[in-house]
Amino acid sequence: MKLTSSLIVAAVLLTSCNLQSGTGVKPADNQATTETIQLLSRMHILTDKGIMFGHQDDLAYGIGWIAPKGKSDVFSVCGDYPAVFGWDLGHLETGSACNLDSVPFGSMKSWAIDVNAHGGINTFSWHLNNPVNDSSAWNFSTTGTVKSILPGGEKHDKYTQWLDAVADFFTSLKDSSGKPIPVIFRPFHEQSGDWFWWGKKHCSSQEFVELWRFTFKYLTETKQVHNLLFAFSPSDDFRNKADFMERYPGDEYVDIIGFDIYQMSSQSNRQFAEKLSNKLKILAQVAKDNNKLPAITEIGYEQIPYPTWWTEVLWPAIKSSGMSYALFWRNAANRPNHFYAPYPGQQSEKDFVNFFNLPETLFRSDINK
Ligand code: BMA
Repeated sequence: MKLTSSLIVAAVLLTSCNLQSGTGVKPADNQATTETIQLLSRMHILTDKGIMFGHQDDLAYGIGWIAPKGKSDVFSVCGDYPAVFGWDLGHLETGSACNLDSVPFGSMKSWAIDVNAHGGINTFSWHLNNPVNDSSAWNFSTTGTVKSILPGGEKHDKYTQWLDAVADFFTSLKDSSGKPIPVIFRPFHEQSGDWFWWGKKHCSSQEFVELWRFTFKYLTETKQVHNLLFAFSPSDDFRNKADFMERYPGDEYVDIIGFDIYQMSSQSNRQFAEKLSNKLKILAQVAKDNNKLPAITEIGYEQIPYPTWWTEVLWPAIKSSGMSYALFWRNAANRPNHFYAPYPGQQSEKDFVNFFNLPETLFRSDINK
C-alpha cells in the first residue's frame, strides 16, 4: 500500500516535471524511434539551460586544413566542440561520392555517427540540384520545377529516386548497437527567398506545401525512415506571423522552426542586432503558439570583421530569445574569406572565448553534463 502510494506520488511528480520541461512534445513522425523522441525532448529541455552553438561542416575542414581527425576551428579556439553539427546532402542525389562542398559522404556519415556517440546533435540541409536541367540548387531558369516533381509530374520518378538515396543515407546512420541515430533534416530551406529553384517566385504556396508533405510522407511512410526531426526554415524576410507561416506545411509535418539570417557588410551592428531580435520575437511567438522548437537555423557574419561581435552584437540579441540553437555557417577551405566561426589568429578569437565562457552558451561538453 505504502509502496503503491509512493509510486503514484513519484509518477505524478515525474509527469508534471515532464510537462513543464516540454518532454510531452512528440515528433511529427508518429512512428519516430525512441531515440528520436528523446532527442526532441532533450532539445526542449536544453532551452532552459541556454542556446546551443552549432557549426556547419565543423569537422570536415576549416581555415587552412581539410579533414585531419578530430580537428575543428571551434575546438582550436575554445577547447570544446560545437553542440550542433551541420552537414549538407547536396549532390547525394547525383550519386556523387562527395557533396557540393567536396565533403565525402562516407566521411560525413562517420562524423555524424561520432558526433552522436559523443552526445552532439546533427542537422542536415540539402542543396539539391535542379531536377529539370541538373544544374545547381541556385538554378531557377526552368519553369514549373516544383510541380514537375510532385506526383503526376514529369520528374516525379526522378525525385523519388533522389529521396531513395536520402532515405538510404539516413537509415545508414547507425550507432554501435545498430540503432539508427536521430538527426534533424532541414530540406527546402530559405523557401521564402527566390534564389533556389524551390523559392517563392518559382512555385505557389500550395505547390511548396505539397512538396514538403510528399517528402515527409515518402520518407516516413514509403521508406519507413523514423530517425528524423523535420526543420522548417524560411529566410529572414518575414515581418509577422502570417508571413512566417505563408509556406508552412502544418504542425503534423514539422518539429523545429527557424530562419536563416546573416549580417551583411552594408548593415551596421546595431541594424543587424535589431533585425535579429525582432525576428526572434516573432519566431518565439510562433513556436509557442504551435508547440514547436525554435532555432536559428543558419546565422553568421562573414569574416567576423568586428573583434567583439560575439559578446557585444550577437549575444545581447539572442540571449533571452529561448532558441534551441544557432547554426553558424561553414569555414570554407576552398573559398577565400568565406568563414563564420573564428580560427586561431582570427580577430574575434578572444571574444569568442568570452562568448564560450558564458554559462548560457552551450557547447558539446555542456549538453552532456
Ligand atoms: C553557401 C556557400 C556555398 C556552399 C553552400 C552549400 O552558403 O557557403 O559556398 O556551397 O552554402 O554549403
